[in-house]
Amino acid sequence: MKIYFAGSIRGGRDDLDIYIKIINYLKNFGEVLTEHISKPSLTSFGENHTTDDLIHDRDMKWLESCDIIIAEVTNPSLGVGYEIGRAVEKNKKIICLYRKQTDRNKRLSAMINGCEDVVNEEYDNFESAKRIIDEYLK
Ligand code: 6IA
Repeated sequence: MKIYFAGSIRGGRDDLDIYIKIINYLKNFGEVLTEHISKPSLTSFGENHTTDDLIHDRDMKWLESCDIIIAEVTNPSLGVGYEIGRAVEKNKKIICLYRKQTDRNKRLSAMINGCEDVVNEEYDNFESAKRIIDEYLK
């Protein structure tokens, strides 16, 4: 199974630790096409040896070829939102994982939460994220 993991890069890297754990867990179920998202060296300042055009076109090819998208959507990211929208157009299976927030002002975008073509799941911690992943990937 080809898995496309989406997580914030220029939107901010505060959730990198949970991305690393999720990506490592996803590897039990198949090939994670976007493993680089878990690289600490990939900062919000950038990767110098490539261009945005190449990044976009490569990611769109991976999105096209994947069987499922797992998006960690707690940290808002334009790129992740764009990927989800493009994946909906391509009739892909999309699971969004959103970590419950104590700050009531921080809520998942209605454009994701209200999209009936996306499975939206809230989780508390990595253990509960694993249970959700098991439910959809096993
Ligand atoms: O807007 P964001 O940067 O937060 O968007 C993050 C999403 O877009 C991720 O799910 C990735 O799939 C994709 N993406 C954005 N930038 C890259 C990238 N390198 N390499 C691969 N996928 C990317 C660019 C690094 C950048 C800081 C120059």
